[in-house]
Amino acid sequence: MRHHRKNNCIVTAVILFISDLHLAPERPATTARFIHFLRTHARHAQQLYILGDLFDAWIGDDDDTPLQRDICAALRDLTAAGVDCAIVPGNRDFLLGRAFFRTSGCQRLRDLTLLNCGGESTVLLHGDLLCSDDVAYQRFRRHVHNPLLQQLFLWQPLAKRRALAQHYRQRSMTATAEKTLEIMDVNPATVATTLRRFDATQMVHGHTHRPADHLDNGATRRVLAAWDEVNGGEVLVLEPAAVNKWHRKSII
Ligand code: LP5
Ligand code: MN
Repeated sequence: MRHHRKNNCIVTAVILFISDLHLAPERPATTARFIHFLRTHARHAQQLYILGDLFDAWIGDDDDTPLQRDICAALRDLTAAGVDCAIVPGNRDFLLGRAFFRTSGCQRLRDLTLLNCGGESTVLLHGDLLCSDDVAYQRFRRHVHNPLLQQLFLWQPLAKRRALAQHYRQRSMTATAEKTLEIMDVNPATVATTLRRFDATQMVHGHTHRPADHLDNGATRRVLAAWDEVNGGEVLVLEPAAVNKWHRKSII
């Protein structure tokens, strides 16, 4: 898959964006919906971008559960059929590793990627980096993104890793219950700085679970929806040749 730093190539292909599926064994309907989506809707696209938190928690590629195997196989079928699939790590699945990407045929993107979307310079990211008012989270993020700490974590037996991840989740749930919605939303200045850094006019991200298209100072920020076990999910479609270039489609 090619990512362009300059507006030198107009992408005309259909591109799909999804994020925040939070796949987990206790949410089988979402897994089934996603696998069906990969076998049907996604097959007609040229590129699929998964902007983080595909999995509710990823503690290592060696955690060989039926869910991981099924998802990996479904992604492999999609990429083998010729659809490019790229994944941005989220705050739950940043440990997705080489074995996962090799097996699934997906490409791992950096935390921030510039993509030419039908002529518009677009920054793709999970979205957690934009929540700069959430100082406690940003500190936690720096901590768990330390490569040495990640390696130490991955060297632990699976049972220990599972317990540690559970501990992090518990601490996170207590912490988020005490935070305001404003603190957990994006910081407008951070959004502006990020766009300026890439000389972009648009961004697509997830993480906040607050789907909307924001227009600020001539720049568009498209926020993806989280997938819900009962109500289903949503895909953001870019179809450069269509009248309605950008649209959202429900996955039920
Ligand atoms: O995802 P969500 O919406 O629940 O909350 C996020 C932020 N929380 C997180 C933590 C994740 O949920 C934990 C996932 C673990 C799975 C991966 C495996 C771990 C690998 C470790 C490799 C070294 O991302 C939350 C934000 C919220 O989004 C909104 O943006 O607010 O942030 C927090 O809640 C962080 C807390 O504020 C501070 C951190 C508390 C935990 C500290 C534990 C340190 C002690 C370690 C002891 C072993
Ligand atoms: Mn997230």
